[in-house]
Amino acid sequence: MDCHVISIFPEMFSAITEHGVIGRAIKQNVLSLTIHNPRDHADDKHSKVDGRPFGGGPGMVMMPEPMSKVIEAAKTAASSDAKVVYLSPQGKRFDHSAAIEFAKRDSVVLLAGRYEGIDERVLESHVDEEWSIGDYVLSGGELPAMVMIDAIARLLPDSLGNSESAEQDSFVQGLLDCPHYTKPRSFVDQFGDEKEVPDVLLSGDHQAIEQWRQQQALGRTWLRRPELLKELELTDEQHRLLDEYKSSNNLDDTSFEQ
Ligand code: 9D3
Repeated sequence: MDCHVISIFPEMFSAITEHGVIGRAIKQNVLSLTIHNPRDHADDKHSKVDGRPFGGGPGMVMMPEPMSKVIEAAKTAASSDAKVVYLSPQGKRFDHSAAIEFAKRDSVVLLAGRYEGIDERVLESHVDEEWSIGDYVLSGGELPAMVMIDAIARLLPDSLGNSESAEQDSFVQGLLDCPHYTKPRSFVDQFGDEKEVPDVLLSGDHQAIEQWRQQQALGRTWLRRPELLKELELTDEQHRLLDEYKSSNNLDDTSFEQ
């Protein structure tokens, strides 16, 4: 995937290019990431890209000339059919199914705004789609762009050390994840309580382990995110596992009791 990001803070993106999944995807040539800086397209000696809002009010607005120039430069650098995607609080909510759809694209131009936003005329002329990462106020589109790139990169073929991980992920089934445990088998917590790993995980019975994990995923989704379950058509086996979970008193998960 050929990903082009437009941002006046290109240094921020070293946070993702130099570590983990995205760094690996770039090294493996599964992902290419190019940052385009609107300041390089400003026409004054101070590289000014913001102006005071017409009509008054607080804050600044990103100016049309450098923004339209940098968008055209990014589109030329990307393949011609790349969509221009504006990150904004007014956009459609980005979720796992959106990440799957983005991962199928050959190229994309992500437009990260700062200040109060970008002059509306540029958005009307250049932007194909508008996406948000959630209902909270951030100070710019850079973190949302990085969030989206991370979610997309881990779905690209071979970008994971282990290609099975993406398929086993929480949300792939539409469910929350099951609990995980590692050494030691018995762990003394800060209250002096001995906490054991569930017996089934030590049983060596792979079918029983898979069933337990499935049941935990279903039960936790029912307790914590019941609206996700409404989106799913559960199998008879999943119904049985969830009913069994509901009828077994889960005394240590009462904070999520409904
Ligand atoms: C305080 C400014 N707000 C006035 C009501 C408007 C506003 C402008 C710019 C709010 C946020 C931003 C910067 N945010 C983004 O560019 C952004 C974002 C977000 O803030 N939340 C969730 N997803 C996204 S995608 C881009």
